[in-house]
Amino acid sequence: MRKIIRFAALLTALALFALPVQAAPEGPLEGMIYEVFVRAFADSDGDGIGDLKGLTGKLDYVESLGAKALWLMPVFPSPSYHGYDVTDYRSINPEYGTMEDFELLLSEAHARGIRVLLDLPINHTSSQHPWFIESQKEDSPYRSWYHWLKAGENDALLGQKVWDNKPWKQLGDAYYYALFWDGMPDLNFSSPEVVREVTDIAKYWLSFGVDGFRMDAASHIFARAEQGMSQDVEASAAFWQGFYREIKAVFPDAYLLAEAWESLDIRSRILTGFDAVVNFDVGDQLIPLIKQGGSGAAFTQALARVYGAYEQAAPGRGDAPFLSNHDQPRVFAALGYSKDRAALAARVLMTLPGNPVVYYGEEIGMAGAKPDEELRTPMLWGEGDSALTTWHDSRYNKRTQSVSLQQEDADSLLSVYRRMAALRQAHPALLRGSFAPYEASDSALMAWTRTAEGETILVVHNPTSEARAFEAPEGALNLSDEASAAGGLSVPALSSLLLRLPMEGI
Ligand SMILES: [Ca+2]
Repeated sequence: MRKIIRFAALLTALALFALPVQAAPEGPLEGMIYEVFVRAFADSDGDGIGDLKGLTGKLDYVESLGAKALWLMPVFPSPSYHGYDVTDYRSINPEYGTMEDFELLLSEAHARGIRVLLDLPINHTSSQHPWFIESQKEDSPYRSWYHWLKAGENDALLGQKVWDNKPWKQLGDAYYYALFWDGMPDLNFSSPEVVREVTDIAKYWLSFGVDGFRMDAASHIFARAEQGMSQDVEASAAFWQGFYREIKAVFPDAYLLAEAWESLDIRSRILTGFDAVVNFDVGDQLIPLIKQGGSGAAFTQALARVYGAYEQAAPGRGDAPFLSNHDQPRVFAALGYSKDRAALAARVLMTLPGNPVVYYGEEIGMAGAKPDEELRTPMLWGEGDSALTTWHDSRYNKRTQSVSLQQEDADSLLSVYRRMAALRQAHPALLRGSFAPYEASDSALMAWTRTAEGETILVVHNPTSEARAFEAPEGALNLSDEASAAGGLSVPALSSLLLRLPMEGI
């Protein structure tokens, strides 16, 4: 009897171990991406540090936002709190949980139609990564995995500065290249072994059930370090094109998203190796426009230029607009703590082409300014919620309304985000439609159309603090409670109109 029980227990254990991760939704990713800092999001075991089980416990909330993907800031072992300096790319940070916890997160997310994207920072490793430690020996096979120069080999180069810093860091009688910080030495992508290893790491996680990656510092992969340059855009783009081909051949639905905090021409080149590049222009241009005023028509034209450049450089690829991310002052603070302004910014974001990225807490108006820790503070679930993390005490969120206070309030910022994400998902024109500027008689207004599958939606936003006249086309139907009366001749201050236009020829 005991033997049978033991055998049954063994079978159960084997079955659990072999339980496949529930499959992700099929086809290309279309919808909102929710960026989460796991350490700050939700705690499951009372140690105050956010973890994967805590996040899994909040997936109903993520689903209620209308998110179709999670972007997890790095979840790998790392000596830092933020995790962008990785010491092992094939396991989970023990503070965040285990591989089993990660498997459960994937399954539970997929069951809700939510994909999981991992932040994979491979431009550099931690200086404590075993590869780097090994590479410090001159005769090690890992020597070529990084950029090393010996003292006296090229003193002019060693003294050069990039961004007011010397990227060549001294260690003993040699120097290594670390663009961002001496704790993050850059990998050498001229080494075929490095290219192989990084590609294998991506395939390892995709095989595990992960749905794609956000790639950090994508334009810096090749730096022309020997010439003292921070990036070689053409060589970096060529690397990503090869990476993209190799990944898509096996995982055609994998979503590859690049960070390139760069000018439009550089971003357009990097896009050739990705599905989308996060669009820093949107927040950079929208925040001052809403806060200080300006031309909505100029904003619209600037967007059209971006989409035009992308379409020329990389036809068919997408965009990923956002308001602010983990490296920037939070948009609510940047907009002067105004709910009406933040709601307008959200409506603009949700009516643009591409997959909009929402940084956790943005939807409840969390605030924060540099240093970085203050941009990444605990998610405010509400008093007494055991998932609250305590990893960093926020200076800026003493009066921010929590999720529990906002979720029953139809006028809350959270409710605006939920309604706009749902509206976007319900209309192919908003979800995947083309973009064309629309000429409004008042150039203070932002106005554009989105068209797909026989539907055209005219989007009008008023970023100013007074009502503006707008002549709605005949037959236009008001789509949203967020908007003022349809057919109206005026758009109230900080308000939006979403109008479905009659089909041509009818
Ligand atoms: Ca924890």
